[in-house]
Amino acid sequence: MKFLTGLVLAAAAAEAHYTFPRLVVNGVAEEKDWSVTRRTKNDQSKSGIENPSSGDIRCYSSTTAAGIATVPAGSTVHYISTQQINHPGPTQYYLAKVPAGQSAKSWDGSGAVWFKIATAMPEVDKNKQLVWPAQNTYRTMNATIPSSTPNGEYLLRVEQIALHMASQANKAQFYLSCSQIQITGGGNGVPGPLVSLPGAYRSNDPGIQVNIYSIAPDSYRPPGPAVWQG
Ligand SMILES: *[C@@H]1O[C@H](CO)[C@@H](O)[C@H](O)[C@H]1NC(C)=O
Ligand SMILES: [Cu+2]
Repeated sequence: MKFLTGLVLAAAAAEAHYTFPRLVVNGVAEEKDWSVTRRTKNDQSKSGIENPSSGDIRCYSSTTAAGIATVPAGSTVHYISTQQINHPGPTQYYLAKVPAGQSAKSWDGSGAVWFKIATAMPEVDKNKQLVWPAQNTYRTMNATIPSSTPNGEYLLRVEQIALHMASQANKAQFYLSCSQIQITGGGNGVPGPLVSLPGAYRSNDPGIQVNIYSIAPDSYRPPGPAVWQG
């Protein structure tokens, strides 16, 4: 019995999953977990989302947070991860502007409102495996809030797409968080293209159903719209 328990624990550790409960802006983390970042429903289980058409793909059916983080345009942002991000795959960041008359503390992010501000391509490591920025660390990769982003309240969404089993349909795993932010010192940019979540992804997109053990790094195509350059 003891032996079996040990085996099960070892398997759980090897397959450790993660959440991103804390936003970091220019090196300063939100004061505690889930204070401006919306608590995701996998807070305990840490499990990923396998169906990119599910409603969870937007903000993981999170509950709204009490605060709003002030984020100057041009800031560098990342998230602290509860476990090592040990699964290979890209990290992407999106923003959605809160409509007039609504608040980041309650808005649900529905509609064609999301634009991408960062994505990542893989490199090849010494074992000839594809590896992405910040993989095997306890944080997501950096992204920059474009300096021409208009001022106002937004939802900021991070996702890391685990592709280790993604050669099968609906076996990519999405790990993600949404944070309530207010962008200050911004500009007059016109962000786009704007997409809906769910809506922007299909199970068989080449960046979602892909055998990463048989492709060249520069042939990987991250899913979703082009990055808005600001
Ligand atoms: C992320 O950005 C911060 C602030 O600009 C910088 O100090 C840090 O070196 C960056 N980290 C990585 C892994 O790029
Ligand atoms: Cu996993």
